[in-house]
Amino acid sequence: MEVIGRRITDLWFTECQTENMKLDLRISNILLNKDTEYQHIVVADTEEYGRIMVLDGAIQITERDEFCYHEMMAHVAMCSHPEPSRVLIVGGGDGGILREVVKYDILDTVTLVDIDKEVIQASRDFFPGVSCGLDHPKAEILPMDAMEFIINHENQFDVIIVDSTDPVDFAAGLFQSSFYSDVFKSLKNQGLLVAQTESPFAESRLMKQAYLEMKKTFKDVYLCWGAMPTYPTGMWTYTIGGKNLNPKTSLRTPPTGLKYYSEAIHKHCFTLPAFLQEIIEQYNA
Ligand code: AG3
Repeated sequence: MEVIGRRITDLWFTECQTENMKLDLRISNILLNKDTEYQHIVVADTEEYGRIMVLDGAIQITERDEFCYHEMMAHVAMCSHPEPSRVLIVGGGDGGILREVVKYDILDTVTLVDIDKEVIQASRDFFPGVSCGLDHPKAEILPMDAMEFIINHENQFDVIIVDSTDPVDFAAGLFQSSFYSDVFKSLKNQGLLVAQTESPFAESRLMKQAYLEMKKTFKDVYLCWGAMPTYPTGMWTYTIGGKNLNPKTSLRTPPTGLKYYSEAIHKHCFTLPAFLQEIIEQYNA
C-alpha cells in the first residue's frame, strides 16, 4: 500500500469548549486515561502543543502554553504584595503555580490544597517541568477539600491563588460569595486573592459571576487579562480581590527567566480593551 502525505492512524482529541465551538488536537500517544474519585483524567501527547492534561474533557495544561497562565496567576500577586511570605494555592495540584511561587526568596511557606491526589500524581509522573516545585522545602501539599481547609485557617495568608477547573461539579463553589468570604477571613489584613475567571468571550457569564460574587466581600476587585492559546477563545481573565491592597502597582523585580510575565505586562494587564471595560462598568453600575 502506498501512503503519501497521509497518516494511516489519525487520532484526535476534541475539547467541546462551548456547545458551538471545539478545539481539535492531533494526538500521537495516550499516556493516561482514567476516572479518579472526582473526575476523569487524560494525559496525552499532541503534535501541536506537546503533552496535555485534560480533566473532565477540559484542557488544564499543555506543555507549550502553560507558562502563560501559571506566570500570570502567580506573579501579578507575588509582585504587588508588600510581603508575600505565606501563600495558599487552592487547586493547582499539577504544581504549575507553585513552581512560580517558590521562585521568591521572600516566601516563607506555600500550602497547596487540591481535592484530587491523582492530579498531583499524574503531574509528578508525566509533567516533570510543571510539577518540579512540589518537593520544594517551603512547600506543603495537602490532598483535601480547600473549602474545608480554609474555614479553619483565619488570618493566615498574604496571598491566596485559586487555580480551579471550570466551575462545575465540586469546583462550582469556588466561584461563589460564601467561598470568597471564607477566603477574605483567611487573608491577613493586607492580602490578595487571585482567581482564574475564564474567557470574556466564551464564558462571560462565569467571569461576571466571579466578579460580582467577589465584590460582595472584597470592596476592591480588579480584572486583568492575558493570552492563553489553548483555553476557550485564547483570551483569559484573572480577577483579584484586594484586602486593603491595590495590586495594580508592582513593587518588586520579578524572578529572571520568565517567558510571559514582566513588569511591563503587570502594568498593562489591568488596561482593559474597551469592550471589556464596558462590561466591567456595567457590573459596577
Ligand atoms: N485551571 C483552569 C483551567 C480552565 C480551562 N478551561 C477549559 N479548558 N475549558 C488550570 C489548571 C492549571 N494549573
